[in-house]
Amino acid sequence: MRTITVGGAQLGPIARDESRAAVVMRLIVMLREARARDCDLVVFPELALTTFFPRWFMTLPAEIDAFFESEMPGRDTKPLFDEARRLGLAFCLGYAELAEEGATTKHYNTSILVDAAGRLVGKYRKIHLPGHVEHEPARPFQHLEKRYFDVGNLGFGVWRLLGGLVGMCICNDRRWPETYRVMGLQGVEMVLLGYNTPVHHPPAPEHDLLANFHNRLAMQAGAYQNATWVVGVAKCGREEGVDQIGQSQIIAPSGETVAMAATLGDELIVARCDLDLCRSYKTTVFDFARHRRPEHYRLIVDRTGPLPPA
Ligand code: CDV
Repeated sequence: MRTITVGGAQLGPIARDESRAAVVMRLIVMLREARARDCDLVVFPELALTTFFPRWFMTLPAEIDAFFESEMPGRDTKPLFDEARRLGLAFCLGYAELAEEGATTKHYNTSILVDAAGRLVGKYRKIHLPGHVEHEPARPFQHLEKRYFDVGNLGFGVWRLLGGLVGMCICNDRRWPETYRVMGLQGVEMVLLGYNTPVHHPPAPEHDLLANFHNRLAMQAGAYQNATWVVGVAKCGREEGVDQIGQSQIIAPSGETVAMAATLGDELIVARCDLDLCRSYKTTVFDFARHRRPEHYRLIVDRTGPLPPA
């Protein structure tokens, strides 16, 4: 049996003035608990090193760039890498990445996959950036991901880790079926993702009561329809006055949730994931080679033609 014991390291709020060193210490505490609970792999949330800074409108480059990492590991994050290696744990970490690309500096919302020897195995840069570019004073808080981040340029990759095929996506990506499908077409067996999801959605407050339901719905459907484990990990609780959902969860290829966080604070959820359970779906209902018919999807769209007049 091929198994990965995975820990979802949910984080409670991170204050704007909390230092990187203090946050990294919180992550290290969770690594140690993960070791004690026999984990092989630990998944941290989106932007796990800082508060969720896109909630503020900023114009000064230095103020914005202070939330970004120009090297990984850097001075403050090296202790995390060292401790993970000492404990023999692989991990997935979300952070804001400053990248020099030729003559330009790019800003990405990034996740990395690091193996138990401390080697960088994979990198993903968030593709579906929600929110807006300009200051919208009518909102109780901003969501300026489109202002602060460039669209990810690495696609949805899949990497070999711990005997399985592991992929990554970040927060809003989890709501889009193509995110999982692109990885599903590469045979993914475990999708790792972190999120920062405010309970209140200013453009459509009527969705607020459904925030937890939509979180579960998107990830459970993605898991089942692509025969993969999904590990979704929140940064949650009331952060700088904004409530964010929790319910970090580990979902089986059946679509069933097998572990879920019960708090809105730092909490490790653990599941022993049988990767061969993916095969039970990949070789039957979701045997893509036998049953998918992408060549017909376009014909059907063409035949449907334009929408009838209203
Ligand atoms: N960090 C995010 O991507 N958050 C979005 C919110 C803005 C809806 C999400 O999809 O959870």
